[in-house]
Amino acid sequence: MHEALRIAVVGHTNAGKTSLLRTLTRRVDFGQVSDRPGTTRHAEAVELRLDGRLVVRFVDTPGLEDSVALLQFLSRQPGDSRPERVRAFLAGPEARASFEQEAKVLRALLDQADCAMLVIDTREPVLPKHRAEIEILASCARPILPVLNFVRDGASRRDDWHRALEESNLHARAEFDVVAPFIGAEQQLYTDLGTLLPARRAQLRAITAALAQAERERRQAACRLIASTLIDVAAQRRGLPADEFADPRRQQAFVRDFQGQVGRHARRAVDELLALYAFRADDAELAQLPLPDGRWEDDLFNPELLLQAGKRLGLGAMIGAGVGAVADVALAGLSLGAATTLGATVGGAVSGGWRPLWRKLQNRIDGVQELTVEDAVLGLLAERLLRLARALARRGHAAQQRLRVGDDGPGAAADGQRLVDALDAARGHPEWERGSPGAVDDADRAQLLESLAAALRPQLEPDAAAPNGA
Ligand SMILES: Nc1nc2c(ncn2[C@@H]2O[C@H](COP(=O)(O)OP(=O)(O)OP(=O)(O)O)[C@@H](O)[C@H]2O)c(=O)[nH]1
Ligand SMILES: [Mg+2]
Repeated sequence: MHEALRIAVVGHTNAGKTSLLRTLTRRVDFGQVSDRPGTTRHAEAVELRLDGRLVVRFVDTPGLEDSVALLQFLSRQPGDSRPERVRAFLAGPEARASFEQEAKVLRALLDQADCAMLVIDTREPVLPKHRAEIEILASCARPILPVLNFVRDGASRRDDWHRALEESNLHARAEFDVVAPFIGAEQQLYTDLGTLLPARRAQLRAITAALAQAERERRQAACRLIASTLIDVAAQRRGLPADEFADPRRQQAFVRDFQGQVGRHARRAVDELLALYAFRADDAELAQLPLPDGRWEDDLFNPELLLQAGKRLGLGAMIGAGVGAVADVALAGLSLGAATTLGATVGGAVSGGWRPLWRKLQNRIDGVQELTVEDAVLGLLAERLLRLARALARRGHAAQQRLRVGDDGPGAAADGQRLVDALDAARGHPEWERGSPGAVDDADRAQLLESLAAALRPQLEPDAAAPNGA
């Protein structure tokens, strides 16, 4: 195996060099990214490790600024070849004075890189300064892969740039949106590099394969953690003596606690998904909140959203709506183990699949009111976590905007009823709720988790429907 590939990332100031590196290394905290020109002031290395092995060592560089003047200056340097003239410039006093920034870039390219990725803001018109930049970089005699950025922007002059690069003899080119890379674009980038570095082709293929593998593993881990959370919530069950439950204040507090616990399971899943895809804890906010400051997980019991989710997911009778209509709004989304408060109306609203369990509960627990979550809550939760995972898989690590994931649009957990049926097994196992008193992670839970995770897999495949706004 070759040594790690060394790639210098170069280009005009503000073209998105540091952003590209954040995305390629999945490091939201690498360097400084800002709209101001001249943000990166020094060459800085950042590593890409796959499976713990160092595979690429990137060098981020400052933006090139005064390229027209530098090109003239270089032409007056002594030396028989262009690289020699670059070396002569780097050894001279100007490399520490007026061309200090540029010198850092050229040094990185000559001394620390096997090749360069030239990041281009395609919204800019092709100007003499850009042509001068390309010429200067080409003087270092390193293969250059232009990476056309901002190609999805309405103002992109992509075609002009393709033409200009063609004229500069840069025939291999890549397009990459560092904020919202499409799945596979990263692999394509390394494949494109292979055309410039034939001796490294096997190495680049290994990187591509390792990236694809890492992507698959993340998807698998995402399905497992969503499945585990759904089991937690389906298993969640809390009881209160009937006489206390009859006290409206106690009842309200009990219900609020119960909902709060569901919210904590949901938040944990969000945090785990963010960590899995290497985003910051506050990177995701899930949209469609009725309250401006409300958190997404507080909202899982919103009767209107439950009603919509039930319809969308094709769940049987809409229990949430039935309960919401009869009892206190706070009870929407909750199933009451016994029906003293809600009476026969709930029985009427409860779907067939629910009736036996409900009765069993009634028989088993005497004088205790038990709460478990409603099917629609599970459906809504599954849907939102899947949307979030899909959106995170498509998000670049340079994105500055908070991620918003809505409840509408395509890409729902298609067969809600099947999911809910599969989770039925967990309803009889309150000990499967992680973090609850007496929690056990037994073989049956593990088995359910695996089969659920496998059922969720197709939803996260790269060609699964994209969620809105992600
Ligand atoms: N929408 C969008 N914004 C981008 C993209 N790439 C970079 N940006 C934004 O462009 C600005 C400049 O990005 P940087 O990564 O700091 O650019 P740079 O080339 O490292 O800039 P210097 O370090 O100043 O040379 C930031 O505000 C980024 O958020 C992109 O593909 N799409
Ligand atoms: Mg930068």
